[in-house]
Amino acid sequence: MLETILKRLKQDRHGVSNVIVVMLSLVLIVVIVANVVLWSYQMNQLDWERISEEVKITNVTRVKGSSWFVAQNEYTVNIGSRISGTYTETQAIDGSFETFREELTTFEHGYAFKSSATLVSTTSGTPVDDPEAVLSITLDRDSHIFIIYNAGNKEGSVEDQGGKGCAINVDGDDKAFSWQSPYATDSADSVTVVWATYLSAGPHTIQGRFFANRAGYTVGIDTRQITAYWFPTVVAEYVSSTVSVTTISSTPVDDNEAVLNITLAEDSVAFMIYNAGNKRGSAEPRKGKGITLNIDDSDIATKEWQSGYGFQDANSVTIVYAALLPTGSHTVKGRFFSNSGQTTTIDERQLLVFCFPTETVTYGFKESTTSASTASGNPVNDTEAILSTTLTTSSNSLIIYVGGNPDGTSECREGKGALVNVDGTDKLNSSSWQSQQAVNYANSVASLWSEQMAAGPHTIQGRFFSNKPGSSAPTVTISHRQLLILAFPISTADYRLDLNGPFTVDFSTYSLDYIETVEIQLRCRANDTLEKWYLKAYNWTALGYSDSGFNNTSGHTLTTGWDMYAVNLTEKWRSYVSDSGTMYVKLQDNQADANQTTIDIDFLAVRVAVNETKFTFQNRGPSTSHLVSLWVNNSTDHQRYSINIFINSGDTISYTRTDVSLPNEPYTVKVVTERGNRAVFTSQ
Ligand SMILES: [Ca+2]
Ligand SMILES: [Ca+2]
Ligand SMILES: [Ca+2]
Repeated sequence: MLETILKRLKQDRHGVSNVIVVMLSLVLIVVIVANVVLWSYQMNQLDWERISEEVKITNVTRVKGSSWFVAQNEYTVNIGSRISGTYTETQAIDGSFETFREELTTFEHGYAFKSSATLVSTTSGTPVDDPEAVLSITLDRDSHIFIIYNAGNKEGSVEDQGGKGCAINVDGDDKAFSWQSPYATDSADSVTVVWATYLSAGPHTIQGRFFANRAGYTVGIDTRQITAYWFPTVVAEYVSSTVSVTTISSTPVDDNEAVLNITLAEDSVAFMIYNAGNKRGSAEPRKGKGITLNIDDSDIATKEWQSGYGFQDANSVTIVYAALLPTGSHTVKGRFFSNSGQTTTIDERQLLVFCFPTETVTYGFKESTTSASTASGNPVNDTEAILSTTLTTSSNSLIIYVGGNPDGTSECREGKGALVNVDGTDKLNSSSWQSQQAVNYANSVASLWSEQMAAGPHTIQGRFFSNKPGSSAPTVTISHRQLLILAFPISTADYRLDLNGPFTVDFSTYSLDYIETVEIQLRCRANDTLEKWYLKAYNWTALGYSDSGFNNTSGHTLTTGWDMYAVNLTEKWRSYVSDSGTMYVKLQDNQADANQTTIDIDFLAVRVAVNETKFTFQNRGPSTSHLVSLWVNNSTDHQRYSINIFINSGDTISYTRTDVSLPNEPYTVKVVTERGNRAVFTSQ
């Protein structure tokens, strides 16, 4: 029985424990399976993300520059003209273009000159025509003009002791006067008169006129020169005044009526004449007067002097000068003085200053205070009055020679004559003569010449002679003299083009350290291939256009097909771009030439040149990728760079680095993601 009970109990226990075991096992299995499933799920997610990540490097390139910055305004054409098109057509390389053409830049000037040795005389006390001194001119444009009339009689010719006056007449009006008197009746007596004004375009008649200082007494002209030079574009200042001034000073004092202020925008050759005198009857000592010029408060080195027939007789004197005057403001004054300390008078004077940009004129000037004397009646060299000049092109040339002696130097009563010699030939029609009150009194002579001179070397000489050779005291002296030549090129073939425009360079997105330079690129063609063309830029430091420091300063010969011409500004670019990014680019021709060139500009632009590397990354995976490092490797070089870039699923991004330079090919670029994936790009 007990056995049976125990058996049952045993059987029952077995049954219960089996149930418990099964149940516990089930719980365990559930727990384990759940954990395994969860773990497995978690592991699969990371794996899946890592495994499914797909980053590609689709491209690696070296980037040379920014986008192009093109003209936003019409170009300024400084020389030349715009023919067709607008600046917008220079913004893209597309075959649509803007056209410009060279223009003629010959320095505009005109001149007329007449000389004659035909004797004329008058007894008129008012001006009459010197029929040998008529210039009929036509001005193409309104112009500044100066006129010089120099007329005289030689020793022994007809001349009243009261002397003569001369006038310049323009279009029927007597404009300027000057007067002179000789040593004695029929002694040498020449008068210089000048005038400057602004004349309108069209025909004009210019005449030299003369008259007797004592009406009814005969005065004569053996030889005269009259010239006019006109210029539409020069800076010119001039004054003619009939306000009388006097002085007893023996040293120069200002003629307050002869003061000119000149402002020059560029360095210029300044040509000056001061002509001042008194008419018969005004206070004038027998020993006469002297004059000089004063420039910016300094008297020039030389003076000129004159004495007339006697006390209160007509007496005028002329002085000329030429010099380089720099850009800026200048003051030129006529100054005068008495040769004896007695009152001397100026009743009328003309002072003119004509300024020529230095490239527009060839000039020579000589002044000297070394004395030269001669007793010869034939012209001898004033050895201090010689100029050698070389003209690059044939030129209209004005030559003036003035030589004189002060009171107290050897000078025969009959005085001296002077003329101009050009290349060994005495220009007899340039002759002029002057005599003075008494032996060794002051006496100056002015000689004028003008002609077309050929290209090449030339020698200009001032020569002088005694009016009374063979007399007991024939010697004459030149103590001070001025000799000048102004030569204005004659050319019909000076075609030039010069244009510029502003460009705004946006360099703000670049670290200045990594900007290598700025480039200018031009796509252009020309209708001839005869000259070079230059790109320049405004240098903000030097305050002018320049190509100094450019990689190429030798220009480019355009062809008749489309040419690409580029320059870069090397590391000097910073001088050519303002802080705000403004840059002025200039295109200009090489030189004045005979062929009028037309150019078409398809494209003109600037850009910032950098040396940076551009990577293109693509995320083809289903989730965002984080790129953390970049490798650039070749056979000799391995460079790692930290990066921190997130790319959304499906995105492609460009990433540029100025500090990453690509090694020689072949190279490999590798990028590593935070998940440990990598992408590789192989060059070639
Ligand atoms: Ca040219
Ligand atoms: Ca040309
Ligand atoms: Ca274009």
